[in-house]
Parts: sequence; C-alpha cells; structure tokens
Amino acid sequence: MNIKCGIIGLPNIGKSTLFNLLTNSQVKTDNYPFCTINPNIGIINLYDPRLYKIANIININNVLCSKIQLIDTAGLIKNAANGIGLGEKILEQLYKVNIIYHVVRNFKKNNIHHVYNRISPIEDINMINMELILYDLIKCESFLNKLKYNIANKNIIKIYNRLISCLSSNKMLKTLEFSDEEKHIVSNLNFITLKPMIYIFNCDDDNVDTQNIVDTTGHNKDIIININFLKEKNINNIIKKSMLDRINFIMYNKILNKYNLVKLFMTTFNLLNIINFFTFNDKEIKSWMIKRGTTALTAAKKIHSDIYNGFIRVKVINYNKFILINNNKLQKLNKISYSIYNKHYSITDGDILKFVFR
Ligand SMILES: Nc1nc2c(ncn2[C@@H]2O[C@H](COP(=O)(O)OP(=O)(O)OP(=O)(O)O)[C@@H](O)[C@H]2O)c(=O)[nH]1
Ligand SMILES: [Mg+2]
Repeated sequence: MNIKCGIIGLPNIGKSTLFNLLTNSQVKTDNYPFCTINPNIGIINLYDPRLYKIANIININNVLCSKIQLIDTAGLIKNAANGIGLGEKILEQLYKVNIIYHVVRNFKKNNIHHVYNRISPIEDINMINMELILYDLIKCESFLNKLKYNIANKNIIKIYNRLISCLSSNKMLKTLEFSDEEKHIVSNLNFITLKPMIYIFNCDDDNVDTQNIVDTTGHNKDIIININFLKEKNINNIIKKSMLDRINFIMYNKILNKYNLVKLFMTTFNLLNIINFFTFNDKEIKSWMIKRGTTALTAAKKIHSDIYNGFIRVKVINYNKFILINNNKLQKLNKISYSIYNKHYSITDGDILKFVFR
C-alpha cells in the first residue's frame, strides 16, 4: 500500500522540523521563510504501540512497522493559488498525496519570524485553507471548460457545477454529501479539499487546549493534535533516534497513552480507513496496512504470492485477547488458542495472523 502524506503550512513554522522528527532525517531547518524550496521526501515508520507490546511479550527485537511516504513542502503564502511564492508547485504536489498534515504555529517565541508578524492560529488556518479552496476551484473550472465541448457528459457537468458552487462559497469539498455515483467520479479527480487533513499545532506546551481555536474557525470536525516539536526533537536526541529505543523509552516512562505522536499515527490510520494486522516468526514481528474490510485471502496476497496461491486457512487471535491472556499469564505462547477461518474471513484491526498454506 503506497500511502503518501504531505506537510503544508505557512513558511518558517516548523514543517521541516516536523519532517525531521517523523522521518529521522536531517534536512535543513532555519529561522527564515522559504528555507525549504524543493520538497523533502522521506519515510515515516508508523509505530503502532500494540506491535511493540506483542514484541515485548514474545521477546523479539526486530520490529517492522507499517510505513508511509512523507513529503515536506515549501511554505504557502497568500495568493499561492494564483501562483505567488512557490504556490502552484506546492499545491500541485498535494494532488498526489492521500492525507495532509497541516502544520499551525502556536508557539510564542518572538525571535522566530512569522511572515505576517502575528501569532494567530485561526488566521493562519483560514488563510491556508482558502488557498486550497481557491486552487481546487481553479482546477474544477478548467476541467469543466474542457468538458463543455462534450455534450454526452451532462451528468458530470452537473456534478462539476455543484463542486464549483461549494468552492465558490469558500467551503471545502469534503463538506458535501455525495451519492455513490458522484463519489466514484469525484474521488478520481484528487481535489485537495476532499483529502483527510490533520491540523498539527506546533505548541510551546502540548497540553494547551487548541480545540477551542479550531471550533471558532468552523472546522470543528477536523482533528487537531498538539505536538511540541522542540521537546520531541530533544527526546529524539536523548534516545539516539532508533524507533525501538524511542518506544522503549516511552513505555519505560509510561507516557505511551498520552503520547501525541502515537495519537497522530493512529489518527492517520483511521482517516485513511486503514487497519493493521500483525504477523510474527521467531526472527521478526511485522505490521501490515490494509483497507478495512479486506479478506484473509487478499491479505495473504500482500504478504507473498505463495501464501495466496496455496492458501488453506488462517489462524487468528486479536491483539486485545492476546494481551489479556498473556498479561494474566494464563497461557504460554506456544499454547495460544487461535480461531480458525477460511479465505473469506474479514480481518479486524489488531488481528495477529498465522497463515496455513500449501
Ligand atoms: N521556539 C520554537 N521554534 C521552533 C519550533 N519549531 C521550529 N522552530 C524553529 O523555527 C524555525 C523554522 O523551522 P523550519 O522547520 O525550518 O520551518 P519550515 O516551516 O520548514 O520553514 P520553511 O521551509 O522556510 O517554510 C527554525 O529555526 C526552528 O528551529 C518550536 O516549536 N518552537
Ligand atoms: Mg522547511
């Protein structure tokens, strides 16, 4: 599953700092706008705490997380949709991503220059979102103009007119309800304002209540996650950057459940309608991403064509049951009581699977 995530936001607000944090990279970050010009591309290990808990129980160190691609873009400024700054280039990149991390400055420090000399998350969010809406509108109008010469497309023209009317009233396309037929047509067009978005507030204090801020912007259905980028960067330095060390540090300090990076990853899965299943052998434990509703046979294909071609059955225990049994030490590992299913079994989030195949 080739998932791409794009980071957007105003210039000089910490986008590349977040990119470095999530991908363990060291791209240039500095206190001036447009420090990033060409996009940075890296891989995020979406660590699922459940995977590490299983790894701890079965005593395996080689933990392989699900991965997605992360693209760090240059800063967007006012009139980006009309080509100001690096506008068009950045917005075009967003057509290729599946989910957007919208970084919002909510840290006060005055020596970090803000392009509009303000600390106002609401104004920043509204400005960026308006550029996304405008850019979708420009695209939509240009698609429609091409279609108008083709009389056979009356239905499609009707849909486009609906989209244009929504965008013209400054609303994102995701606020519209679509019929199945419309959904099919629209989803292939990759409009930016249809994509799931997570607001990541770069905060001095990650316990600050930012939900209020976004409520007042009218985007109250969107998800906001507070992360103190500089604090996280320091944690990274302390534990020498290995993801496993990082998780062990977090588990040891018992801060996993309130740990905002974990919340970010879990929210990413949810918004993309992705679930994780796990497999392990005596060398490694691995997490696999699939769309919700995937059957055992399709999951087998993802792992190896031999498992798919020779599929006999799948043995399943869900993480919640596994953890309960093993935390209570009622059962030893080699006595795990798996349930047995055929190829039509619909995998649920957190299933630990053992495939039996010819
Ligand atoms: N005080 C403070 N400074 C931060 C924080 N996050 C980032 N910075 C600083 O802000 C400056 C800009 O950070 P970058 O990560 O380069 O920002 P950017 O959004 O990628 O900037 P452009 O690429 O220019 O658009 C750097 O000097 C960072 O060290 C934060 O949480 N608090
Ligand atoms: Mg940058």
